[in-house]
Amino acid sequence: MEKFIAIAKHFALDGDILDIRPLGNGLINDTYKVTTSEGAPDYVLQRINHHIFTDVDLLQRNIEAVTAHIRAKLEAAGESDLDRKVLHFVPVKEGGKTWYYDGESYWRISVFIDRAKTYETVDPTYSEFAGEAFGHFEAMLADLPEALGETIPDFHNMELRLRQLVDAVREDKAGRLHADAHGSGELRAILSEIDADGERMCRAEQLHREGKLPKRVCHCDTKVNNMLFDENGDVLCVIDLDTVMPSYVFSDFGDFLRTAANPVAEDAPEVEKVDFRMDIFEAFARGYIRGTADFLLPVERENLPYAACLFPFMQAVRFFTDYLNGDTYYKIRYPEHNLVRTRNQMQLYRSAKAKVPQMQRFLESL
Ligand code: GN1
Ligand code: MG
Repeated sequence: MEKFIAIAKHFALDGDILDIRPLGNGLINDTYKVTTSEGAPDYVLQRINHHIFTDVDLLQRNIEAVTAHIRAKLEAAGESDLDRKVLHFVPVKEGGKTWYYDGESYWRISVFIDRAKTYETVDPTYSEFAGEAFGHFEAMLADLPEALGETIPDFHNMELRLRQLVDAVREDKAGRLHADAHGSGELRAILSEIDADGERMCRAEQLHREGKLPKRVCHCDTKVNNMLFDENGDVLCVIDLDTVMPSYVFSDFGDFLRTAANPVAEDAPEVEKVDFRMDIFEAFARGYIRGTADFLLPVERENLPYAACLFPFMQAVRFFTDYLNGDTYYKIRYPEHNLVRTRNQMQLYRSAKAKVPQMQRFLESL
């Protein structure tokens, strides 16, 4: 704790620090809550994973541009409660940047949003609010004057994710494929299932190359637990802005449903409980179509069912790649964790794929 206090003291915080302890369950950064004395806000301290976000200055400049733009829009719209509707990053005392390097790690601090709740699952009502909120988030950023950099280049590029899997298979760094050849053959079976649908899942890149599909500023990590709700169940704001960058709208639509339409967590081992819930899809789509009415193109709208399949598929490929590489990217709690996640996401993909005609009919009915 002394170490964390010393780091926090480099930032221009109000109040005295009383306590610092771990917060949340992100898979990439380390997050802590900073409790301060009465009358001052609490804060969130994060160690930025700079192996993944290699350009921390670019990362924070993106986030500052996005939060300032949203804040100005909310202010112009006469919004009250601004401090709970958009994140606010605190500058360091010297130099004014919103990050601090201690010679080993990069750190940042934002104001803790009070009386807010996150959920790991949502019902259809909340799903519709979330759809509208993420659509609205994209709409607010549609006229962002400065161009954002890609904090992780080609982050949601399915072609790249498949190439990374091919490399992982070739290298078999952890020897897991080798062991599988003498074992159950499960890993081979997963690979051939991915191979069978891989090309079809790269439709976004194909459409983009043909000049039919634009990139827009998207959130790119719209997991259900990255949205804050207030005590009445109304959406406050979206958090975890590290991956806000130019992408296809499929990113935000697909990643939310990947987590929200699945009745169990992405790492639940009970594969038989995995399902793609149509009631959640319908509610989210209704909200999202409303929130994006001003800009969504027909090609984007028509491909929303594809997006709903793409994200479980891409996440399965990413978890599986990490499993073959020996678990170097995602935090794991036990050796087979990434394989369990892969099984879960593949099952979700199968379920979503079977429901594409239903999804299309629903969208046409709107
Ligand atoms: C990571 O850090 P977290 O848990 O918000 C990942 C997402 C994945 C997600 C899977 C930068 O997000 O892309 O969908 O894990 N973020 C990065 O749970 O890779
Ligand atoms: Mg997160």
